[in-house]
Parts: sequence; C-alpha cells; structure tokens
Amino acid sequence: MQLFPRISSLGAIAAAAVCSLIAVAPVSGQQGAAPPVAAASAVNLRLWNIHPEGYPVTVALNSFAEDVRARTGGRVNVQVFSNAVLGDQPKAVSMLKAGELDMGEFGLAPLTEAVPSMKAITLPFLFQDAEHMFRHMDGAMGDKFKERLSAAGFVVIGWYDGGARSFYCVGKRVQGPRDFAGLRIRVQGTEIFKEMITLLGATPTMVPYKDVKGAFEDGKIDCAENNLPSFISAGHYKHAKYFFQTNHVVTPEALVVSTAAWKKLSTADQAAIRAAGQASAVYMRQLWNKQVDEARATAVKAGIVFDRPIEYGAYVSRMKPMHQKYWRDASTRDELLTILAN
Ligand code: GTR
Repeated sequence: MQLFPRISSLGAIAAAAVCSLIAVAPVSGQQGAAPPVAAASAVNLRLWNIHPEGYPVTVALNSFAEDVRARTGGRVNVQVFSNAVLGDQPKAVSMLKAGELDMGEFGLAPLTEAVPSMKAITLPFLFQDAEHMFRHMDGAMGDKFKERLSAAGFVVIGWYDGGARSFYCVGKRVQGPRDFAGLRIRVQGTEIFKEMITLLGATPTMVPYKDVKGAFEDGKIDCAENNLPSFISAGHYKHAKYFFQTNHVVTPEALVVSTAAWKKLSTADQAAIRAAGQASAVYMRQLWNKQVDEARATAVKAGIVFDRPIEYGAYVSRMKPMHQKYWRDASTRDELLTILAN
C-alpha cells in the first residue's frame, strides 16, 4: 500500500537543484572490517534495544538470539537488553563505540551522525512506503550504506522496518499545514528532524524517547511524531488524542554488530550471525504489518481522532529549502536521484 501519492513537485525541486550542478562526484565505497581472527571458545554479545517486550523488534531480537545459539552450537550467546535499560539511543551508540556493548537495533537517526551521507534517506516525503524503501535498502543502495557503516564501526546484519512516522498532539487537532504554527514538537535531535519541524512553523523540542510520555504529562511538549506501534507501546496515546497521519518519514532501522566485536568472531560464526540477522529482519517485517493494524485498532478503541492531509503539495513545498540542500550535496545526490527514479 502506498502511504502518500508520488509528488511531482519533489521531482521539480530535484531538477531545479541538479541542473545547476556540473559534475557528480562518485561517492567512494570504503571497505570495513579486517579479516576475522580465530574463534574464541565461547562469546557473549550484549545487544541493546529501545523497545519493550512484545514489540515486533523485541520479538524478532529474542528469536535472533535463539537462532544464533542454534546455528553456532552454543558458541555465541546473544544477551538482549530491551526497553532501553542500558540507556537511551545516543548513549547506546557511544557504549557500542567504547566496546561496552556489542550489538544494537538502532533507528537511522544516531547512525547518520556516523555516516552523514545516509541523512538523505531520512528526508521527509521521500520513500512512498515500506515496499519502496526496502526495494532500495535490500539492493545496491543498502549494500553501499552497509559498507560505509562498517567503516564507521557498525556491521549491519539486517535492515528492520522503522515504519511510517506521523504527528500526534495534545489539545490541538492539526488538520492542515498552518495548524503547526507555534506548537512544541518533540524531536530525536537530528538535524533533519529539527529542520523539518522549523519549516512547518513549529518549535523542535529535543526529548529522549523514554521521556516523551513524561514530557506530555508535564506539558513540556504539545506534539510528537512516531509510527503507530510506538505511539501505542510507549503510551503516548494516553495523552495525545489527535493523530495526524502524515506518514512524513518512512525509514529503515538497522541491526548492527560493532566492528570490534565482529573482528573477534570466526568466519563461521560471522556467517551464522549474518544468516540469523537476515532471517530476523524478514520475521520482524512480517510482525510489523500485523502490529500496525493492531495499534490502529487500540487507538480507535481509545478514542483517538485520526485525520489525514487532504493533499501533500503544501507540506512538500515547505520542505523545499531542506531538500534542495541535499540535492546540491554530492554525497547525497546519487541516492536521492536513484530513489526518485525508482
Ligand atoms: C521509535 C524507533 C526508535 C527511535 C524512537 C524515537 O519508533 O524505533 O529507533 O527512533 O522511535 O522516536 O526516538
């Protein structure tokens, strides 16, 4: 199912930005990890996860851990720490870099800090839906990002579904682009999300994921944006009664092993972990679609009021300055051209 109609004005923005450019510099792929060393007798991998039990990501990670144990004959033990018990996402990324964690299931927001050329794929109104996104992430583009992430310390063993993000608010029913004016909207802290909110005429307010519910309670924010399963599982729906289904960002997430931990594994264990990671991504995506339907049913039952944009042109034109910036940038232009063309 397509989440929003193909937007011709996005193509126009692209054309305007690209035609003023001379040469397209190829983005050089970098090779990642060094060859593996011999297997240790038993390996324990600590895996960070932001979501609670029962959430599709958590269910898939638990099954991944079992699968790894089976495929390695118990040589590799994956310990899943869910519900962000070890800290929020930015902290987990720095723990992984410091060798205090070996694995994580991350949204793209923190990973784009390590590989800025990936920012392009978190732009609003870019991917139409999950099918469109995975066509690229499971193909040459995904492989290119895997190489760059590996060079930056993250070995990707599966692309998970981060869903389609929409806005939801307390007290104000947003139904059109002008209704965003002056609202304090929670963001994850990345440049693109902050800029998107500012371009909508609202105020971006940085709040860690685990504190969003409290920020609603304390009146520190008016709105947040996320996918339907997170809206329910994080309890945001208990406060924000107006859901404006913009599906503005459709994004993948990544199951990663730190390059340092990866290098300590034998070639056979690396292969087993890769296979289990890939299988868990397939499983996660199946669970996801079901969870979206269930989350919507829970929201309807809880009396959430749903609205959808009547048309998308007004939102896309507001994003124009940001989109143009990435069209002009040689490190992101190729990806944008490929995505728009396919
Ligand atoms: C969730 C996503 C997390 C993180 C979180 C947030 O839906 O799975 O990776 O991005 O939203 O908004 O902080």
